[in-house]
Amino acid sequence: MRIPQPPQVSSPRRDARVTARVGRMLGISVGVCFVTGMISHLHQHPVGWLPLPPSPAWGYQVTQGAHVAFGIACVPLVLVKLFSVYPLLLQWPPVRGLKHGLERLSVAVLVSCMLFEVTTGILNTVQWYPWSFFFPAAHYAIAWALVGSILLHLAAKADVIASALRTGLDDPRTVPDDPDGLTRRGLLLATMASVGAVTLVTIGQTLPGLGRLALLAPRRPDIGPQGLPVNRTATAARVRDLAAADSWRLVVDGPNPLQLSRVELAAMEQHEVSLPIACVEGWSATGRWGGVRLRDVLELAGVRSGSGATVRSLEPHGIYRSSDLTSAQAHHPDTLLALRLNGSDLGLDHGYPLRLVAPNRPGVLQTKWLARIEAA
Ligand SMILES: Nc1nc2c(c(=O)[nH]1)N[C@H]1C(S)=C(S)[C@@H](COP(=O)(O)O)O[C@H]1N2
Ligand SMILES: [Mo]
Repeated sequence: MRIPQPPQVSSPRRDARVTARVGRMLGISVGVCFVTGMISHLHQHPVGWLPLPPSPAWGYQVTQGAHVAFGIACVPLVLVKLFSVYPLLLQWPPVRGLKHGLERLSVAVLVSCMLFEVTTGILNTVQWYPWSFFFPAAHYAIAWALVGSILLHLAAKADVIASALRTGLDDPRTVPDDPDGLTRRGLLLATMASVGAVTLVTIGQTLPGLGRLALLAPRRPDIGPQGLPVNRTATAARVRDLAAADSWRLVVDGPNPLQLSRVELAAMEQHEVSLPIACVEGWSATGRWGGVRLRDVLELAGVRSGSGATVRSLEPHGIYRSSDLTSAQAHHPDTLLALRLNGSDLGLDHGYPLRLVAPNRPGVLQTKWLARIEAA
């Protein structure tokens, strides 16, 4: 039997100094993704001891915009990092003793988790789910495994990393650069240029000023009915008839239960706020919303002021047909039950007859086509 030979490691570009420098950029990107991902998780699965405040209003737009932007930046970084080390990954024999075996195992976990997170994350931004698991739960669980394996890897390689980062890229005491090809510095610059390029053609999905450059972004914030993208249409959510029915009333549970028509809601004190819809998929777009304050409706129903609320949609199925608000969110003056968007009546796809819009909140929780409000 032919024994596999380790591939050539001899390219001067496949060098620990390159690996460590790309690894540092990748580590920072994964760190930003992890922290912003945990914030997103906390918004969607709140815990009592760490309530997320309703301000600043643009909070989620920034953290989730950064989450997706840094996730996209990981693509060129992972490719270059794998390029710089892949001969080591194919080393033979794969395991030389317990310590070496454990170290290799942690790298295998790291690489597979990294590829899983980047792939599922990017497919989520284009709403393509070629798998049967629930994306948010899987993406969240693997994030912990990824961070754990990165910490192990950093501990195992601390010496190598420190000395690689200390040594200059063209230190004369080391392997000289390839005289005919890309230098190590050139490779690093090309890597950073790729990161810049993928960022530039996608970041416009959340930075409207760069919208025209957002060639690879699935959404442009300024394109859609009433100047705002639609995530799920009324037809897709199967609420068209229910939402358009004249018999529609908002039901409010409380000590003084209410049923309010659109005319009655429009007769209450109206407020206007500029707030973004900031989708977990990384796009965000700001609209001017007009309507009544949720807290005014709760007060009318006799709900006590310390109470939170649950809003429920007309939508018969679908995991985003209801959402919860903490007391601080429900009573924030900018938390509206919106009847209007950008100067006209709310369109059917944006949540007619009534939708929730609240500050610092993921798009998935800005429930459309409201039917009912319960104090919680
Ligand atoms: N009832 C209901 N509300 C919903 C959704 C939904 O599927 N059903 N999708 C949410 C998601 S994921 C987003 S990003 C926003 C998008 O709002 P828009 O379509 O008005 O831009 O609506 C949210 N409200
Ligand atoms: Mo969303």
